[in-house]
Amino acid sequence: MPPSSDLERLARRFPPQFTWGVATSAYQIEGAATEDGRGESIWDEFGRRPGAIRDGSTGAQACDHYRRFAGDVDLMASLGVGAYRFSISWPRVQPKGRGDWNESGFAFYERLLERLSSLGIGAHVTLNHWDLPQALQERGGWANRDTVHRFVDYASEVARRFGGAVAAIATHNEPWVIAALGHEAGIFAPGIKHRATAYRVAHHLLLSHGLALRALRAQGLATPLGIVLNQSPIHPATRSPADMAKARLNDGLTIRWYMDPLLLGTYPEDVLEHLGADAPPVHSGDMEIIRQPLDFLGVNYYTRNISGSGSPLEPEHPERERTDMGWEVFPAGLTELLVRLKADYLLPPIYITENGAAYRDQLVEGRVADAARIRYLRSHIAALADAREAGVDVRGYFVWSLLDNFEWADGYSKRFGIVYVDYETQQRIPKASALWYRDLLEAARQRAEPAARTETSRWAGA
Ligand code: IFM
Repeated sequence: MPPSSDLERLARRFPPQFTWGVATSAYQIEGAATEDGRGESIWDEFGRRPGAIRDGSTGAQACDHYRRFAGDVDLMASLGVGAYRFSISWPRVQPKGRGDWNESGFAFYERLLERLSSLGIGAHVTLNHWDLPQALQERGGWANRDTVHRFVDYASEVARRFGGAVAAIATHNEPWVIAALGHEAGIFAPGIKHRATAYRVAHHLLLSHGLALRALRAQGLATPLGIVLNQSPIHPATRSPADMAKARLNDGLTIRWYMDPLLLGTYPEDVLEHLGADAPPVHSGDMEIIRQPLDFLGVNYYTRNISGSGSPLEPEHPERERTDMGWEVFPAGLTELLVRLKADYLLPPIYITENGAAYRDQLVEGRVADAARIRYLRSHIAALADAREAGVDVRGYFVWSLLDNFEWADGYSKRFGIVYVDYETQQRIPKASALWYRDLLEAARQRAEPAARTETSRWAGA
């Protein structure tokens, strides 16, 4: 099917070398939780706690990607995807988080990388997408400063083996989620509810990021290195001084607490003051280590955040379109966020490392007509083009997610994939959004290689 002029117009707003990808993470798709010597992760342990996961499920089987990776990579290729963002499971390659490496675990990623490379798909690797080895948690996890050094050892080993074969390495995915949801709200693994611990964890994540970047560069690695942050613009619910102050503080807690140390080498004063005795202990030299030059910054964008005295879900605004997560569909927030980051910081190149939406998809006669997801993706990609045209250096975009998968505390109840997964049979069924994305990528590719305009046979179903 030739791309529609709407897709051509959208594709034309991006340069030919722009990276178009899809994203996943290890615990959410791999399954094979006890196979080939994999160690236990904090999410295996958390999933056994009664009531921790909404549908009582775990990632033990997930999408069985550990066995089905070859077909999944072929599926990506059939969509014309140029890059795949995935994470390495630390407990799969180092079961105890220290000491022995698990060769079978590394062999899995080697096979995955070979398949990606054979199909010309760039590998964008994340080292920590939340699945810390449980053995390290038993020694205090990210709250223990020693875990910082264990992470640097792990990062160095991955870089030594695979560094030359991957397009980019990110240290952590969404440190705010690990700290705030895992250690303050306690709704994600490891399920701790203690604010001072949460901020100590956040500091150690940032420190381990900085030390890992230093170590990898000292190894002579030339691969682009960065970190991935989840960010939403924070809007006050009303113009009242109380709501405005709350919004500013939430901006500090979620955005500036991470951006300032990484790019300015300081923690924001207002947040330190707010935390008081719960602020983390910072050793001399820590801030300098954290502020390593970044080759890229990954931004995960889903929605905006409204701060005020009312409920964060704003029941008083039922007219606002929301996804199945209850998150408002607010594409303009992506432009606003990126333009603001550029105004406030000297930014490295940006990749949108996650953007997408969960909807209550229905498989009807072998098809999933997810028109709402297509609208979501289209409007956010257009908002991204607006940010680029306003001068923000964004180099790539990854849809979250390739596959429906284990959505953490929501289990399998939320479907984020552009490909539907029938968890009974593990059959993959590309949704209408996957075919739309394929057509967009085809339009982008034809823009890059006008001579190949008629060669549509490469693309599945074209
Ligand atoms: O599924 C998660 C992902 O692991 C991290 N970012 C947000 C996604 C949707 O909640």
